[in-house]
Amino acid sequence: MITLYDADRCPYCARARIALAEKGIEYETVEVDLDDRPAWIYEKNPLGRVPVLEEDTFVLAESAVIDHRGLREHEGVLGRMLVFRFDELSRPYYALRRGEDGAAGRLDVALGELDAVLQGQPFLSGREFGLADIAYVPWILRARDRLDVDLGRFSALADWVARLEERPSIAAEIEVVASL
Ligand SMILES: N[C@@H](CCC(=O)N[C@@H](CS)C(=O)NCC(=O)O)C(=O)O
Repeated sequence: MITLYDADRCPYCARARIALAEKGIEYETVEVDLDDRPAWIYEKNPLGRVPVLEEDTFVLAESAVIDHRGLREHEGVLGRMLVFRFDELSRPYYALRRGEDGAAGRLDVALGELDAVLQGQPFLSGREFGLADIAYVPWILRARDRLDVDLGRFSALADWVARLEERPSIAAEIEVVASL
């Protein structure tokens, strides 16, 4: 059996949840309290972070690596580059969460760049849904639903979210975000 050490509010864990759901892999969840992390999580991941995936004695950390279990084949080169450049979105996202001056404008720049990519292709990964979509969507959903970022200003990005929402894996994640 596969075990995911998980936290609902963690968007990196959301990546792993979505990837596992997309592949129809059954797993059990161990919820980790991020405000009071148990000491044993450092035995699974020396950095003490979630998500961690465990299968028998095999332990895997880092969401972008966990997501690779089977979805790689759809990835175009632009999608790979976007996964590498994820910090361009996460930096202003977390700055906005911290309430930093100018963060909303910087996040808009990052969203505009994703919008420009999506004007040329239906998914961040290319012609098909893939790793780059999984890498970004948890933060886009949280920006929309938790930080009140109006995605309607980015029409291709908004269309992409609407397309993704039809997937059961993403619909499930939207419910998680609503429950936070
Ligand atoms: N690079 C890691 C980041 C994971 C991460 O930062 N998880 C957060 C929760 S959202 C965490 O465990 N933070 C605890 C810490 O950084 O000490 C990944 O992609 O899996």
